[in-house]
This record gives sequence, structure tokens and C-alpha cells, in this order.
Amino acid sequence: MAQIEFPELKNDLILKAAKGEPVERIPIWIMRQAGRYLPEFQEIRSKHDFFSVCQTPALASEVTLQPIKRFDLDASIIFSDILVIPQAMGLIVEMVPGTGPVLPQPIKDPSDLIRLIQPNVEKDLKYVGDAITLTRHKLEGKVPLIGFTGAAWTLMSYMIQGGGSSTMTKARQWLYKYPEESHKLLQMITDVIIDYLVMQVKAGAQLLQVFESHADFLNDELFDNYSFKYLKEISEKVRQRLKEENIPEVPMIAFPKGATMNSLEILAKSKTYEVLGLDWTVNPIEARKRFGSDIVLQGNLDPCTLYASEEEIINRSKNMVKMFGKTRYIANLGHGIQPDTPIASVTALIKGIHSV
Ligand code: 1CP
Repeated sequence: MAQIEFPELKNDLILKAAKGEPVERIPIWIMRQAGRYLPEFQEIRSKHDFFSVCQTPALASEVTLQPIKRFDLDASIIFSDILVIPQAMGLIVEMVPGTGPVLPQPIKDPSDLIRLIQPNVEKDLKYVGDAITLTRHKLEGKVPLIGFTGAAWTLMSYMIQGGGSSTMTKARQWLYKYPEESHKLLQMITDVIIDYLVMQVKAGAQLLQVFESHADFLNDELFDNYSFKYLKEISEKVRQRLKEENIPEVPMIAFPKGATMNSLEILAKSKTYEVLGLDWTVNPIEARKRFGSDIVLQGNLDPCTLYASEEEIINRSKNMVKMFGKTRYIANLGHGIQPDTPIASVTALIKGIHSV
């Protein structure tokens, strides 16, 4: 397939950093940078429900561009949600204000697996591809566009748990009670994720992030068996498929939030992802020591740092860079930005990073 022509890229800092090349300035983007802390986002959300924004390329694109217009960020990330995959697989997902995503009819036991459909990603999630293509044009090459997905375990846990949870016990029980069926479900999800990421690259995504947001529920054995196995397959098969279709590879970021240091080390040293995203609990100096010299690290300022004074935010941002070092590094928060974060704090964070 011929690739779509897009405006020439003017800021490739994040792509260079992701490939381990030296950069003249440290790139920064912010997880959930298009979101509720922006009044212009709230304005759109007051008129449209969450999934309508995701499903309408003009709206998804507008929201994606909002933080780029306001801040000196070095990447954009397409506005969507990781739960569009469970939706495409036939489950109902509602976004309940103040609660987050709710799946009213979750997968309770293995007999429920027949309710899941293997979607035609190019058709059923075409709206995401269309939003990516439109956004690439509207960005006019200002910064690269990141595509993303949830990883298999994180999506499986929402599908079983039926929403967010501080323990994910229903989902974790499956891993012990129904190990074979857990693998069956993880494989079904993984197959969809692979098609989905390939489609995003064809549509114009220049970097991919895989969110394993629920790695914090897994010990080393469970991570290896139920998360790493599929993270590896996703990376390998996406690259293989792109190669087969003569489409240039894009760098890939894995963000296993809350994974143990051992699990992070195994993932980093496997070299399956160019970039490893770290949450704020990981010590950058220890990460550099343990994870080898090849891996690019991304992160990891505590999102709550953004409630400190602007001076404190700038100092802590500079200190973070000092700990990670200036090469093989992409600055970010250690998780998504909080909805009530002061806008001036975001400006201070970017100023701090760019001043180093
Ligand atoms: O009403 C609203 O506006 C809901 C708030 C919101 C937003 C702005 C949700 C609900 N999702 C999003 C967008 C979103 N979700 C993006 C947009 C791009 C950007 O970063 O700017 C991305 C990348 C996501 C990914 C996502 N959704 C993750 C992975 C990242 C993470 O936070 O770990 C997860 C776990 C979700 C599920 C989800 N969607 C929304 C909420 C509140 C949650 C978390 C619920 C929970 O488990 O507690």
C-alpha cells in the first residue's frame, strides 16, 4: 500500500531521542495532555459525549491539537481511549462522569468468551485511523503524532472487572482459576492490538505507545506469563507486518505502569521496545544502572508535582533530567496529568525541561 503524503516534519526531537540519537533539546510530551485540565477540552466535552469525540475525526483531531496550540510540546498523541478495543470486540463501554469507564456486562467466566467478536479493525476502528490522518495534516509537521493502544492484560482486566478498581481481584482470580482461558482471551486481544497498531501507522502515526497500565497488579511470574509474553508478540508482529507491507517501522514505547524493577529490567533488556516508560516510583539513577545502556527511558515526574509552586516544578524538572541524563531520554510525567492541574504548572514543567 502506498503511504499517505504528509507535511514535512519540523520538530523530530522525540523521534531522534526514541532512536537513541543525540538531541539538541530534550523532548517532552505529557500523558493525557489532551484532557480535562484544559478549559477548551471541557468546552467540547460539555457538548459531546466522550466516545462521540473519539468517533468523530474532526473533534478527535481538534482536541488532539488543543495542547499543541497552547504549549511548547514536542509530540502530540491522538485523542482516543484504550477501551475502544473492548468496544470493537462487542462489549458495551460507558464513560460515567466522575467514575470513569464502566462495562455493564463484563466477561464473568469463560462461557462468556463467546460474546466476544474478532473485529475487522480496518473497518470497525477506521474512525481512529481517519482521526490520525486528519490530525497529521492539521499538525502541518509541527510535531510528530503518537498512536497508542492498551496492552492485552490491561484490556483483559477491564473486560473482566467491568471498570476501574483498586484491586482488580476479579481479573487476577482468572489468572489462577482459568489460566488456559486467560491465555485464550489475551491472545484474542493481542491479535486485535496488532491489527490496530499497524492500521494506526498506515494512517500516519509516527510513534506508538503501548499502555500496560495495570502492570502494578502483577508479580514477576504473572508479568512474565500474562503481560511480557504479549507485549513482546505485539512489538515483533507489528514490525514484521509493517516490513511485509513495505511501510517504514516506527519506534515503540512500552509503559508498564507499576511493574516491578525485575519485570522492568527483563522488558528493557529484551530490546523489544525502543523506549521504556517509567512511573514516578522508579528511581531514574537505579533505572539507568539496571536496565542497560541501549534502552531509551521516558518519564517520570509524579503528576502531583504539578501542584507545587512554579519554582519548585522547574527545579524538580531540572533535577529529573540530571538523574536520567540528556541522551536516550524523553521527558514526561510518571502517569496521566490530573484533571484539576493548574495550567501554569504545565508551562513551568515544559520551561524547566527545555531550559536544561
Ligand atoms: O470525560 C472525560 O473526558 C474522561 C476523561 C478521559 C480522557 C480525557 C478518559 C477516561 N480517557 C481520556 C483520554 C485518553 N485515555 C487518552 C488521550 C490522549 C492523551 O493522552 O492526551 C489516553 C492516552 C488514554 C488512555 C487510557 N485510558 C489509559 C492508559 C493510560 C493510563 O491512564 O494508565 C487508561 C487506563 C484508560 C482508561 C480510562 N479512560 C478514562 C479514565 C478515567 C480511565 C481510567 C479509569 C480507571 O481505571 O480508573
